[in-house]
Amino acid sequence: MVSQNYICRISESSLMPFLDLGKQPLGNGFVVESDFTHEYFYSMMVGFSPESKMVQLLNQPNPELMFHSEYAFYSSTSVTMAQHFSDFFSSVMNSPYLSKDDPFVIELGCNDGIMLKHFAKRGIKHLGIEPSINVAKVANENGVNTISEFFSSKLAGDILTNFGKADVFLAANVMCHIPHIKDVALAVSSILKKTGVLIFEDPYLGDVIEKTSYDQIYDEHVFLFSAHSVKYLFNLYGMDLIDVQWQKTHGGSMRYTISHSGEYPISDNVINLLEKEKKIGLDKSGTFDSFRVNVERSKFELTNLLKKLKSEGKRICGYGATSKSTTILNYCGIGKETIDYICDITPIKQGKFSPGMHIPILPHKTFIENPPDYALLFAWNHAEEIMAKEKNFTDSGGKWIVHVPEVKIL
Ligand code: DWN
Repeated sequence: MVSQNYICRISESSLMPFLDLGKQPLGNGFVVESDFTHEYFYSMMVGFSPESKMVQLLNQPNPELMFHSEYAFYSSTSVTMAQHFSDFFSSVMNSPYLSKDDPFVIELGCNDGIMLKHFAKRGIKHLGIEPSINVAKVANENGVNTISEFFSSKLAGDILTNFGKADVFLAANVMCHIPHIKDVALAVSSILKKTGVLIFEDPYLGDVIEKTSYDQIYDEHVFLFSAHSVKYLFNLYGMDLIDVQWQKTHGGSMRYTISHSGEYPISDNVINLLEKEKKIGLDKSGTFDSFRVNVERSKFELTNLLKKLKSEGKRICGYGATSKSTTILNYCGIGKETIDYICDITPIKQGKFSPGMHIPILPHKTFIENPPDYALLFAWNHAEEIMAKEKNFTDSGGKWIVHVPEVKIL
């Protein structure tokens, strides 16, 4: 690992690099053949700050390269996630945070409107902020009032002028994408009413470490949060972490509730999670060295298993052209000599090639009409939903390969 001095984006103190995942393309940078010669790559390394406890990428591509008019991920591709966001909506409606008179809800990174559409349907004043123009367009078509911009303290000023202060500021799988998160924290503190709250959720560092789900690390995920790092960040802006709730989405996520300091009591959930994080070492650099060893082992086991199956003449495909699969394929050096194709239900990904390794992305019907012997489940976080859908494949002898929490054939 290079000995350059990297600086924590939160505390501005030195970072300790602990993992080098090599040259990586954009996680959602699906390409056509004419792009092969000039594809974007960057060096994907991860570090830990002993000061802020934040795990973060050392380098991140420019946000405009990742979020644009052809962003490939649409949240509504999973029925389980649709249900999750309907439940999230209900929990906000039943919370003490929405004022009785004319409540105002903002969602940062509302994608295709999967959650905010429920507020819109009930006539609740709302605003979606979504920098990727194509998904923002779908949100607007879903009746969600959405602007397509990157959020900042400057934009917060314009929103304040035009809409006023918010009761609830939501973000799901978004905060961990934002390199200028300090400006966002400042902006959120300025836009929330005195009794207002920020509620956001993201893949949880504790689950990533426990399950060796290192594929949660890719260009878009500049941070992997814990209660320790989130508390540190928002304390800088006069805000408190008042509640945490674990979610089973994305292989284990954490929902954080933040308010202006002193407005609400700090729940036992927060105190208990901070204790637990100390016990499992999320505040210590040694933990991340052990994680690196586990990542290297996972790579070794996956590539060996695939090699063995190929030597037996088995046909293997990928299931779900996830952002996560970009990390796995490029770090493990798995290409089309091993995986015939990756099937995915997202039209914008189909007919293109996987970032970096250039495996064809084909529609789901290919999986039905031309099933492989083994399917490597890149969308392992949707295993329940996918297994139920693909019962015929399993019943007719098709096998699944997963790499989280360990490499195995199901
Ligand atoms: O944070 C992020 C998360 C929330 O979503 C983003 N940075 C980008 C994206 O990450 P991902 O691509 O790893 O997310 P998913 O939800 O694991 O992607 C699932 C993929 O699999 C989608 O392309 C849709 C596809 N899929 C499918 O082909 N058949 C999904 C299901 C459920 C299916 O049945």
